[in-house]
Amino acid sequence: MTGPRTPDRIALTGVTAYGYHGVLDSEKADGQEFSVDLVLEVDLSRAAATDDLAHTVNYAEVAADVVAILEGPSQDLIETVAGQIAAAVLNRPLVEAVEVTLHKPHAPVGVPFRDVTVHVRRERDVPVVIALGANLGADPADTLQQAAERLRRVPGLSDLVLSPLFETDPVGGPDQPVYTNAVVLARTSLAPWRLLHALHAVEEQFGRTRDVRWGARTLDLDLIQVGVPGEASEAVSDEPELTLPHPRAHERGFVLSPWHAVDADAVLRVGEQLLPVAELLPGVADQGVRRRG
Ligand code: PH2
Ligand code: MG
Ligand code: MG
Repeated sequence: MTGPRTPDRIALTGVTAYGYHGVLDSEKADGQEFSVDLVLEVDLSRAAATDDLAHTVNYAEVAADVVAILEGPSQDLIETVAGQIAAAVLNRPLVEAVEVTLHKPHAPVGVPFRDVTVHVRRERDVPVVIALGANLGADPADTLQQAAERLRRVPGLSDLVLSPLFETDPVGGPDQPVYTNAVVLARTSLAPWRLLHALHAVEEQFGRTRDVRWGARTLDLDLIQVGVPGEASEAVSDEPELTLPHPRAHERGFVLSPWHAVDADAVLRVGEQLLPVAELLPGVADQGVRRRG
């Protein structure tokens, strides 16, 4: 549902730099050579189709990240350095998982040896906010509950929490029935594009067709926010098909009210500002948003 079983990968091997990591004073004083092999799990299908560097991970930038950490502040353990490299690589927007092998071939081992390595694998794990809406079909509230169950089964989505349901007056579009809206909070290992495709697949399972913009729909799943606003994990994108954070979330009561109901401390980026959702609520108080039951 969310892509190939064997993920696409980019491998980069033998990135080498001089560093000062080690427990011994002599290692911190004299330094030695370190080298790194990386395997990045990245969905490469879009870049392969578009031939656009913006749709993949620039391995030259990744290599520069690695060298900066190898040459950076001295750590006692290569485990620490490998973990720092994994974290830096995972913060690149499209990387879903990374394997880091860190070599220290001149380590003071005391006997003849060829190489010593540590190997770590880390997966992306970032919070995500998804808005749900429905205003067609026999029972939109039931649709939202079932959609949340489907989302629970999407590989790469975990720790799902469904907000209370709200009945909301339609915003924009043609004359149409009232909506039922909710928000799902979750964590994800998926890059935003793959998450968006997974959401579209669930919409289609509920018979969603995409015709009238802002018109009535059996199920609408919108990506509102990915990552922690203001932190390295935050996804910010102005691509028309995937704008993050969602460009209208801050002015929509049908998003903000359920979100606040499930997370009173929620924060949303609005342009350059990071604003508590609680502070945005008064601005949408007149939009006809009623908590159900
Ligand atoms: N979704 C729209 C347009 N207008 N109005 C409400 N109340 N709830 C929605 O989910 C909604 C809307 C486009 O997705
Ligand atoms: Mg929508
Ligand atoms: Mg939508």
